[in-house]
Amino acid sequence: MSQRFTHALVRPPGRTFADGLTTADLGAPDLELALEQHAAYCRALGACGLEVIQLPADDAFPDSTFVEDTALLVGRRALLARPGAPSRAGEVEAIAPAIARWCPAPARIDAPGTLDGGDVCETDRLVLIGLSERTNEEGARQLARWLAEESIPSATIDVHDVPGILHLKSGLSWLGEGRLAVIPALAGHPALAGFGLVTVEPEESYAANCVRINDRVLVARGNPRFEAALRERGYDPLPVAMSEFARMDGGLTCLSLRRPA
Ligand code: CIR
Repeated sequence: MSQRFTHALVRPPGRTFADGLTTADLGAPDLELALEQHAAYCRALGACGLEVIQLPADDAFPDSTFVEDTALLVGRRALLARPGAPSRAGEVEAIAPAIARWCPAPARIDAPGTLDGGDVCETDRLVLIGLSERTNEEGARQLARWLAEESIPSATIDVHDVPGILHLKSGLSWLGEGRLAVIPALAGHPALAGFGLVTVEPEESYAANCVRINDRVLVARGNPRFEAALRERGYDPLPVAMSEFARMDGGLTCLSLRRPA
């Protein structure tokens, strides 16, 4: 499990983007600005050294720009997820051909399991799996079994009662060098014992969703204290504007599926 990646799959938001699921009280997204922010996100991935593969926008699925939720790429293996929101179920078949270029026979989460990729956080020692409104116990069990086939340990973190987060990775992200960025509400969880924690300030909680890619860390623009905390620890943060995706409960990790080196 590394933080080195070679490729990223992305899908720009479609014309139906504003019809997607959201709990945020931030108003409707502006599609033109969302497309600009998506293009800037892709440039940032390129600046991290990734080859960016753009899939066509898919108006049939308003949330389809959040590709991370549909699949997992771990080493040379792939797992097709089974999103917990019924409106997102069809996104998995839509991403499958793109995954097949790297892994022709991916595993799958089967019913009654549900799993969103946003609930899966790889680290250097284990995979953290969120139990959420989207990922159920059965989905987490199937994922843990799949990881165990490669001797990769995992632990679950129940986020149902953690206010303000949709997925585990809305509240925690892997930074590399043994560290996680984390919101205060998750910092005391026993599964995080032994990690270095960079706790985000409550008013910068959105920053907990960040992405370590090769030598950089993508961070949501507008979180200066978190950026400073990263710099102090020797990281090289790359801020990316995310306002229009935040309106739809999305963060930096969900906009791409990253292929490990
Ligand atoms: C949803 O509710 O499914 C989308 N509007 C947002 C998904 C964000 N995905 C992620 O954090 N991995």
